[in-house]
Amino acid sequence: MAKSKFEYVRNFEADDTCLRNCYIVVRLDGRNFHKFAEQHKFIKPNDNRALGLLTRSAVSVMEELEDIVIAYGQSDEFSFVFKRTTNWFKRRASKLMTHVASQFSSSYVFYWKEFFGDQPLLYPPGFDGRVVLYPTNRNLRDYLSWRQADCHINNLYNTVFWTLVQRGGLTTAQAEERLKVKDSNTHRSKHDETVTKRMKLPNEEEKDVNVTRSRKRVQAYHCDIIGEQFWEEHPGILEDDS
Ligand code: DGT
Ligand code: MG
Ligand code: MG
Ligand code: MG
Ligand code: MG
Repeated sequence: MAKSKFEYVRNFEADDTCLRNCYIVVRLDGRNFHKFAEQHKFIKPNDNRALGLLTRSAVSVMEELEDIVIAYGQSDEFSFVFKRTTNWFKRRASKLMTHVASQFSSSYVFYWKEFFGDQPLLYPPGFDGRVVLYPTNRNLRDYLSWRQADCHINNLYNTVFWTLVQRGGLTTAQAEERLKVKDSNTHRSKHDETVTKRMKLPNEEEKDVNVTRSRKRVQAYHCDIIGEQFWEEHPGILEDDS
């Protein structure tokens, strides 16, 4: 194949291959959702329609893209974890991140009406993305725990804050003042969401046509992922560290 004299410009592309053996996490976050939530009349503190749409969009990402073993979402964000041995797009960070972000964004718009009904979508929402690599199972679990703890803390704060305003008759400024320095992370949140795609089990190879379908099945869970139980019940998500 003849090469044109322009071909050399390819060499200006940066190499962004993700380090081998690491879990690749892509986290998306809604752009300026403070305003977006306000303008679309999201219920305070937690809007189930918004959470449902966020989850539906994450399911679409997991169904359409390869090698995502678990995703965790809350508020206006979602983290997608690619299995550590993935070779999808040769582990190029920009490819993985942009595919996740665009599939998620288009799904968010595509499924909007299913969740928001008569509330029109007033302008096109956007999501930023970042890629983080985690080399060990412990690091990955701590990452997911960090996001869920963040959810618990914010949720507790928001719930108390809006209760003071909506039921306690305080102004938002008064409620903010009242809640200064107090915080806690002991409460379980309703405002979190986990989507899991189970990896194939060792003996699944033997099974019939259903195998493909069951591997593809994406399930949503609302549950704690900080403790041991979830991970004991889903041993296929993490690969061995060795
Ligand atoms: P950013 O991410 O820097 O572009 O700016 P924001 O405004 O998206 O900030 P972020 O991501 O830290 O905060 C998420 C915002 O989304 C936060 O202001 C509250 C809003 N939000 C998320 N879920 C809900 C919900 O269920 N109900 C309501 N009312 N607001 C929500
Ligand atoms: Mg932000
Ligand atoms: Mg945001
Ligand atoms: Mg956010
Ligand atoms: Mg192309």
